[in-house]
Amino acid sequence: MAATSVVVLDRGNNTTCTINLHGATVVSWRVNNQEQLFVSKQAVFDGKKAIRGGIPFVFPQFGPWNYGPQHGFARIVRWNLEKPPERLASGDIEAIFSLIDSDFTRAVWSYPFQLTYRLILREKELHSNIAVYNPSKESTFSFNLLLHTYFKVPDVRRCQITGLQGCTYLDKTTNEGALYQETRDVVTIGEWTDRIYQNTPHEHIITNVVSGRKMRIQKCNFPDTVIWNPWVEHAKEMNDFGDDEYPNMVCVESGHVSSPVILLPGMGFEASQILQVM
Ligand code: TA6
Repeated sequence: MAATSVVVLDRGNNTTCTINLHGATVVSWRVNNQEQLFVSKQAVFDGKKAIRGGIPFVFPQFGPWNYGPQHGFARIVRWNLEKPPERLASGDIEAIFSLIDSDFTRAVWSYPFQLTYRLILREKELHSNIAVYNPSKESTFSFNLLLHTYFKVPDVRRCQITGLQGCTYLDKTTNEGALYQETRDVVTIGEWTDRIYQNTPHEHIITNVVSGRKMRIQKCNFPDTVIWNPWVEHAKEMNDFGDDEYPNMVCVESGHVSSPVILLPGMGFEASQILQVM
């Protein structure tokens, strides 16, 4: 019988977090039985393709890559459950996932690496703590890292995203890849949106998420924030995404993508994100 691919953190009060070992993808985060994350009804769970929704783990590459699949390999390989879910003294639930290099990863990216991904489920918060370690004694490697979070929303056209005013962003909807400056105090989504905001503040608030609540995102060592909604045309282009699903999601992604992290032999890098339902 195949080993289980799904790990559930259950804090009680219908507050749970479900992780698929394929990509260590968080596929559900329920707070008092309210799902906070979007997963497409057409998502594929074949253990090969990235899961369309939840929180895909993007490493070592964000975006197109000459060596392998877009957004790197971490989200399409099976991770290990390093430490099964455990209730901490605080009442929170913690689990740890890990990934190290393999024949598959070395075939596209020749470096040894160790990834540790610690998830802590609090009453109304989901903490993600990531450590990247370079075990080599002689080689340095560089990488991108990003949590590709799909938030579930009743209607993306009613959402406002704070914390981006004045930031420089790369607009991927214009193929010249020019840089612009955000002038709005809150960003709204009313068309195809695909932007890499650079050197953003540590905190964003998304309004009008599930149950009309707000979602607070706090990030550490993730200097960039990617905002994405495929809108009508690009929704149709994805066969693992319903044509009518784009109003019900917005990606607000904490990442280190505008410049690579450079990791010397024996060195480590840590980044974290806290999602909080307000
Ligand atoms: O994070 C935004 C983005 O880079 C978009 O350009 C779009 O490609 C999205 O990721 C989804 O990428 P995927 O490879 O999961 O289809």
